[in-house]
This record gives sequence, structure tokens and C-alpha cells, in this order.
Amino acid sequence: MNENKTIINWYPGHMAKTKKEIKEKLNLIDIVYEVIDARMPLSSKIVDIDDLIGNKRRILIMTKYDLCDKNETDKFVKYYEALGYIVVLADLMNGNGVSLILSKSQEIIEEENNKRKNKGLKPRSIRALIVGVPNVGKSTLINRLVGKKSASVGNRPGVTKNLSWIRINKDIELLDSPGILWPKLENQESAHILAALSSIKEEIVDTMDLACFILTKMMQLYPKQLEKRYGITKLSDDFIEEFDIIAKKRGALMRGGVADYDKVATIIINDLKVGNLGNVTLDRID
Ligand SMILES: Nc1nc2c(ncn2[C@@H]2O[C@H](COP(=O)(O)OP(=O)(O)OP(=O)(O)O)[C@@H](O)[C@H]2O)c(=O)[nH]1
Ligand SMILES: [Mg+2]
Repeated sequence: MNENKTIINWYPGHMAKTKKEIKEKLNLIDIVYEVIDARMPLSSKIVDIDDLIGNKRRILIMTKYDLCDKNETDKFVKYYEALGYIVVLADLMNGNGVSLILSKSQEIIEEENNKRKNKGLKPRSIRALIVGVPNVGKSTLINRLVGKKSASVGNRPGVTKNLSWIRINKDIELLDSPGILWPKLENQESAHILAALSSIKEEIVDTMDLACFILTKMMQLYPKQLEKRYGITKLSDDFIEEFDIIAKKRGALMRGGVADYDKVATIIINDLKVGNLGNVTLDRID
């Protein structure tokens, strides 16, 4: 078993088409909610997003705040704020952060409508679009923003495609389908982090490699959490010893008590995903 054996190289063919579609939608949009995963605030950020959204107003939403390492997250918040972003931390499982998104949006709306007023134009609803890489919580965010009181304002024929707008409140309408973008996978470290946190399709990654990557990363960044979960304090070159320990601990054994390595790999990947390895942030800023 070898860590980082496979080169992750995945750039879906429909990427260009999606970008074109988002560009078309953007003409109708006033605010972009750019969603990233707080556990990977660099890796889950779309590299060339600025080219795409240009000078649209935007709010950077860091989801899964409940699962991240808050000390590290604070550094990223400062980093992005220094770059001029409005940043909101969100735990979408509990709905935390959603009201802040709305109040920040309200500030933007008031600014925009003041500009309109100065030009002698009437105030109007602001339209928002959610964008982000797969699995960062875009759909969950839509559901949170829309809540129960929502009513779809229905399809509006004649604008590019049949876009469906949902009214969030009297001032904001949200496009009901998010813009899904793919990260560029030029940086293999980021590619593995994206795979480890399920933003890249599992089929394109070797599960064994991914599990070894996770063990290595955890040993490097969160050794205590790794020890707590599996009782492992060091990693061998071929990971076999560690896989055997985890197999025994978690009952991942085949007939005759032989460790089932595939099962162990799946356990490791799932443990990271659901937070069984504790709160983690896999990107570092320094
Ligand atoms: N713990 C936790 N889980 C979250 C949070 N936000 C989303 N999730 C979970 O993350 C997973 C992905 O959420 P989705 O809303 O489907 O993500 P998406 O961006 O729409 O994903 P795609 O449609 O694949 O692009 C789901 O299992 C959500 O329940 C959060 O803040 N905290
Ligand atoms: Mg979705």
C-alpha cells in the first residue's frame, strides 16, 4: 500500500458547458453566494471563480463549521476578509449562519437600491445564485434559506432557459438550482483533500490510496485524534500494521481472522467524512 499512488486527474467534459450556463445566468444575478467547505477552505475554492463572476457582489460561505478545526478556520476567515471578502461561517445541519447570510445580503441590497435611487430608479428585488464545487452544501443551503415559508415564484420563460426563482423574503429571490463547478485538480494535494472529503467522485480514486492519504494527513495534522480513534501512534511505510490494527479494532475481518483491507479503507474514509476522527481542517495557510 502506498500513499498518493494514483494521480487524480478528473475534469468532466461538461465543465465548459456548465461554465457557459453559469455565465448566462450571471447576467440575471446580483449576489453570488460562493460556498466552500470549512474543512478545506483552499482546496474547495474554485480557482478561477473571479474570472467567472467578475465584479458581482458576493458572500463567501464556509459550510460544515460544525466539523472543522475552528482554530484553523479563524485564520482562513481573517485571510479571506483581508482579501475583501464578506465571510459567513455556517453549520447548515443546525441552521447556524443562515440569518447572518440574510443580514449581509440585506446590507448589499440596501447599497444597491440606494445606487438605483440616486439614478432615479425604483428599488427592486435582488437575485442570488449559489455556486460551489460538489458536496459543499449548496442544496442544503438553498433549503435553509428558503425554509418552509417559501413559495416558488415559478418558471419565467424567455430568460435564457426556464430558470426557476424562489422568493426568500420580500427583497431576495434565489435561483433554485445551484451552479456546480469543478475544482481544477492541478494540485495533487488539493485533489486528494477534495477526494478525502467527498467532493470528487469516489470512482476515480483508489480507495486504498485515499485511506493511506487520510492516515498520513491525520498523523501529520491531528495525531492525537488518530490515536484516540484507532490507537495508532505511528505509521509504517506500507501501512499494513496500521490496517491490521484498525481491522481488529473495528471487526473488519474475513474468514480465519484475516484483515479485510478494502473494508478498513472504507472505514477510514467514512470516519473522516462523518467526523469520527474529530474536527479537522485539512488545508493550511502558513
Ligand atoms: N455536518 C454538516 N453537514 C453538512 C453541512 N452542510 C451540508 N452538509 C451535508 O453535506 C452533504 C452534501 O450536502 P449537499 O447540500 O447535498 O451538497 P451540494 O453542494 O448540493 O452537493 P452537489 O449537489 O453534489 O453539488 C449532505 O450530506 C449534507 O447533509 C454542514 O454545515 N454541516
Ligand atoms: Mg446539490
